[in-house]
Amino acid sequence: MEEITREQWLLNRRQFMKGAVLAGTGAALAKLGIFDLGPAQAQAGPEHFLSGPTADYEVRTLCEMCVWRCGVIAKVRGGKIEKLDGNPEHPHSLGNLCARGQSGLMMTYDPDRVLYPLMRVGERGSGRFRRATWEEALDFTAEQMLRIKNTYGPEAMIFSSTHNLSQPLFENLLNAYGSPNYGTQRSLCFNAMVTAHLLTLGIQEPARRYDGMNYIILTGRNLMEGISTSETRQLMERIAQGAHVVVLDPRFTKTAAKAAEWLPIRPGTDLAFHLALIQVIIDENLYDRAFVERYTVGFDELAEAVRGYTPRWAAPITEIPEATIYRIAHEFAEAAPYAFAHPNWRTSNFINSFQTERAIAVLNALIGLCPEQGDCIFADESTVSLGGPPQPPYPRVTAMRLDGVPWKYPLVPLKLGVFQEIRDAVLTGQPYQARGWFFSRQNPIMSLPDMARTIEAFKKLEFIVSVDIILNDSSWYADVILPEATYLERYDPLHAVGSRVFIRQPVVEPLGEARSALWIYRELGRRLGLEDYFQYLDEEDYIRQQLAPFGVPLEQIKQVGYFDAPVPERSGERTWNTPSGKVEIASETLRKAGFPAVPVWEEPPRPPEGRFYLLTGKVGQHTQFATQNNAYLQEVDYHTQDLWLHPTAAAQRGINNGDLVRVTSDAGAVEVKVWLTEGIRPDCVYLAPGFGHASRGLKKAYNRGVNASRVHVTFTDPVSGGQALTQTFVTVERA
Ligand SMILES: Nc1nc2c(c(=O)[nH]1)N[C@H]1C(S)=C(S)[C@@H](COP(=O)(O)OP(=O)(O)OC[C@H]3O[C@@H](n4cnc5c(=O)[nH]c(N)nc54)[C@H](O)[C@@H]3O)O[C@H]1N2
Ligand SMILES: Nc1nc2c(c(=O)[nH]1)N[C@H]1C(S)=C(S)[C@@H](COP(=O)(O)OP(=O)(O)OC[C@H]3O[C@@H](n4cnc5c(=O)[nH]c(N)nc54)[C@H](O)[C@@H]3O)O[C@H]1N2
Ligand code: SF4
Ligand SMILES: [Mo]
Repeated sequence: MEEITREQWLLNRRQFMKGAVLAGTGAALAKLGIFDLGPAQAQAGPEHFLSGPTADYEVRTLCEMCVWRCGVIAKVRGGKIEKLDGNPEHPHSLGNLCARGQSGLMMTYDPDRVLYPLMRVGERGSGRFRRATWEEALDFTAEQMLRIKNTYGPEAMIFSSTHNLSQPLFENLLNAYGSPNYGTQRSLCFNAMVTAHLLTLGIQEPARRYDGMNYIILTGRNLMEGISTSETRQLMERIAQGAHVVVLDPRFTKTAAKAAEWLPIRPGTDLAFHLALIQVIIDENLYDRAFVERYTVGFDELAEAVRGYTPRWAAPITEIPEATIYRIAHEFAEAAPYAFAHPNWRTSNFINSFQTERAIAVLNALIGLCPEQGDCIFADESTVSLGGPPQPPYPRVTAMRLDGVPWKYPLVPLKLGVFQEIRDAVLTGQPYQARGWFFSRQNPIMSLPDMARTIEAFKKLEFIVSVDIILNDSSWYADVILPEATYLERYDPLHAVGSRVFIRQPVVEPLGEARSALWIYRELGRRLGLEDYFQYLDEEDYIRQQLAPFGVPLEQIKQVGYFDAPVPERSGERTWNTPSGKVEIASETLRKAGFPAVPVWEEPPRPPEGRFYLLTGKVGQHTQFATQNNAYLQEVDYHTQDLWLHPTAAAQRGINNGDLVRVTSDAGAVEVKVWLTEGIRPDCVYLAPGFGHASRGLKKAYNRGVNASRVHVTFTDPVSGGQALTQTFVTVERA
């Protein structure tokens, strides 16, 4: 490859931008649509397209290596994607991509991709499939879905999917079909955080503001590895500028390594830590009286309830010294309003995680959430609502939801649901028997706790269909696999970040016969007699209909990659979207449902003598269970597949570094290599998610490491419906 300096590259880029702007007038603009590149390039001359030293052309699109969706500039040479860079105009990437984003092209060029529809020929789970035509695979899928609907009712069909841009179309399919049974990753991920913030602040997903913040408490939020590019960068910048960061984590994570202090808290006791901070702040009058009086309800009840939660009380529970808790309470309150306790992301840890999240939300409220009038630390991020083609109303659904919302979980927001309950309802047949499962962009066999139970549930079903790009572990058990084009080969519905609206568009043509989800769902909808819910001719037509209210031509957004929608005017006084219109320190909604109205201590289960807490948590170079087959990312796996164990605990059991050990819980057992490290509490072990793939269709990832879901036990937080992923206790012995 030709060597050039960064300056030369930037110069080339600037010239390209100039070229693009020049070409962006009149008829030439339309020619710049990427499918027109051949002729356009011939007309405009190569200098307009030479963006870097090597690219024939570049396309502005969105990453999909994780749900954060950074802006990408994809560079193509000789018809092949050569390089992915961050788009500086995207507020998430700001010109950078993480390791996974950089490696995204290997997902498109993964030799293990599914490029044609597949239909099962062997026994379920044997992994024996044959190639089918789209016609055949879609006809068969529609026939099975109609058979289930007509025989057992639409509720007998489960739909599930993890956050993605074509999700509105998937939800359209399930709502039009008429099933109430929809499973998402949310209850394995952020139910506790979202439910607590909805009940306290009336905000679903609080955006995090870092500007000016001098004191930040991270309760297991591992931002350096559980990456959100923009937020990770903001934290790094604050640390460089001297902000004091406190990390509570039983494990010495990469975030702990960058923080001012690492507190290896006993798992499940973060609630006690935060209650003690609240106690000190109230007892010593360190809270923001003006904010509390003006914007909150229930302060007196809280003050009464936390009276006994002193640092002295919390110290033996959390195993954090009393003086440390006391000092942090003072420092935190003194740094206010330029301080916050991070609301976290994956909060599926213990059955008391909802209460922990409530305590965090209340703690933030006590020190005043809004440094500047109306400009609060937490605000809903998206300000633009994007529509789509017209559609008729959905049929009325009368059947109960299998996930227990709201009849078993009255406070779980309908949108979040309790995924693990759906799996269990398949096994018990209660309150009725599900017969089919349609999952898209999801790997429930790996991501749900207790893999054996999930496989058992799958085996009980009459029909399973999956939409994925690789033969993931769950698809391995499917009857039909519908191959989606990768994010670099397809359009998806538009995506708004704040008021900026981005497009995902194809960089290259799909390999094989892979097709976009927009196409797949519409084709299936037609066969199910639901064509009125899919009123678009093709992908571009769908996006044109989304763009119409903004008056933005498709050609323009394809060229620029985004457009800025008008920003709605901010109303003067801050209001809170809760029943009282205020921040609910005491919540009548909780009280009425039979839960404590203010956060109080709830003791989580402790491991019996001789057992460890099993921790999980992201690694920077992988996304969940999805990227282990990526050839580039595999090169940067160091000890990621091994079990973390403290040397003291190892010595007591005669275990040496690199030994093979057997890890056993009430749900199952795995054998895995040990990595000895002092970066974990002696009563904990840790396994990274994503290894131990069961699908032999993932040739590079198969049989590497182990999957924690083989040992994870299913426990559900009764308020938020979150799965308690840290509440699995294991023995570890030499294998
Ligand atoms: N590289 C990368 N980035 C990602 C993802 C990815 O897969 N890969 N996934 C994205 C998604 S979907 C999510 S949800 C976020 C998740 O990102 P985070 O919310 O940061 O969550 P995790 O990494 O799952 O877990 C964080 C930490 O919780 C600790 N922990 C476990 N139990 C307890 C406890 O009881 N108390 C405390 N204080 N800590 C505990 C674990 O040791 C772990 O280090 O990351 C996102 N970003
Ligand atoms: N042990 C353990 N379990 C966990 C967690 C943990 O940390 N440890 N984390 C929990 C959390 S936070 C979450 S969010 C969930 C995630 O749980 P899941 O959503 O089930 O897991 P993913 O690995 O993200 O599954 C995504 C699937 O989408 C596929 N995919 C990728 N790109 C595309 C695409 O463009 N189109 C289509 N159709 N498919 C695509 C991938 O191949 C992959 O099979 O797991 C939860 N479970
Ligand atoms: S954080 Fe990384 S993987 Fe996720 S969207 Fe951004 S670049 Fe892609
Ligand atoms: Mo997640």
